[in-house]
Amino acid sequence: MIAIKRRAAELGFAATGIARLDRNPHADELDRWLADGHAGTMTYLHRQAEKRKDPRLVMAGAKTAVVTLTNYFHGDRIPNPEPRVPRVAQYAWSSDYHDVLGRRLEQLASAIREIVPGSATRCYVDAGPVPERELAQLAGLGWIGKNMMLIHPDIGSFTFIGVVLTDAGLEPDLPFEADRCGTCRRCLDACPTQAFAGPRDLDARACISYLTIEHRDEFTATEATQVGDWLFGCDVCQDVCPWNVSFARATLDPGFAPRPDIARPDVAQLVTMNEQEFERRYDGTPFTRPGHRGMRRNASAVREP
Ligand code: B12
Ligand code: SF4
Ligand code: SF4
Repeated sequence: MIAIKRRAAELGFAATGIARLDRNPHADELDRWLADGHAGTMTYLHRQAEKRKDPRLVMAGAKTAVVTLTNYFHGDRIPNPEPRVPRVAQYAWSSDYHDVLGRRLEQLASAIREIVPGSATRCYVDAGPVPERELAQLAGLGWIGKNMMLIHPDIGSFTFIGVVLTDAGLEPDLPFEADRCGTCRRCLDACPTQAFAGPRDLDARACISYLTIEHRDEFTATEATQVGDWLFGCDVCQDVCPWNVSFARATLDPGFAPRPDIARPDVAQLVTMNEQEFERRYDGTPFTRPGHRGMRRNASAVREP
């Protein structure tokens, strides 16, 4: 399977591993997390649960997952050092990663189909019912930290996970069994909203990333205070992680070149911008997920804490 990994490296993936598909060994954790209400209004996670618990159900005949990591770190741990300057999480500083990675994964998938003639493939990045962090751990790419992030021992956690499912029976890598968090709990203590109910148990309802990206309603007064300086997403539980402090290196990947209009947008303009103007400026960027209404809500909360 060296040929597949070589092709993945040529396509710009920072690390690639192979996992055999089986029932998710942490299916009970997912059930408990959902039953505790920690998914908030992300009802799609309830609907997708059976597939996440057994990824063989995602694609008929699927046997293997080829799992990739892509580094998106931009080398700036505190992008806006001045107080009260709105911040955008680093994963969103460039054009939509779903598009860039989707294209690269399709190229990797076609290499798999050439290497294993007659095989079928299907690509996923973020948007499908695939337990991506679990598969990355099973493919030997790292461990799941107390902040729930997949941490690669040489790269850290500022990575996107992309997956190609295939019915080809590829030789799997060994899972990454070690838990290298040890006694550390910096992420849990640093979270500005204390959103962690415990290690590897994030109550999304209190997470700034959920509030600013996934939450559809207007903010309550408490939520508006909780988001603090974050206009879109949040990096705190990754910024403080010693594995990122030591190993995260800025990417030079042109596909993820930072765009100032997204990394540091004009918040006053966002509050007053009409929908047509929003679409003209931000089409094809991560801001389309909360959309015009959501970004205006976020911008208002950041401006008037
Ligand atoms: C829903 C979602 C969110 C929600 C909920 C987050 C959460 N912690 O679950 C919200 C909106 C809050 C969110 C935020 C973020 N997200 Co998000 N999100 C997802 C999504 C779509 C599903 C995740 C999910 O199923 N959550 C439910 C939990 C219960 O499942 P899980 O995370 O897979 O956790 C499993 C393991 O923890 C395991 N487990 C439990 N205990 C143990 C113990 C051991 C030893 C092991 C091995 C496993 C294990 O059991 C769980 C259930 O199977 C994935 C994409 C995908 N399709 O998987 C991206 C994804 C997880 N997000 C991602 C990113 C980048 C982020 C943010 C960093 C964005 C930002 N900067 O604002 C934050 C980080 C917040 C955080 N600390 O988790 C990346 C993570 C990449 C990585 N290196 O880990 C993903 C994989 C998208 C991608 N393709 O790159 N996200
Ligand atoms: S992303 Fe921010 S708010 Fe969410 S758990 Fe991490 S530190 Fe807390
Ligand atoms: S900050 Fe510490 S506990 Fe949290 S994920 Fe990193 S190593 Fe693990």
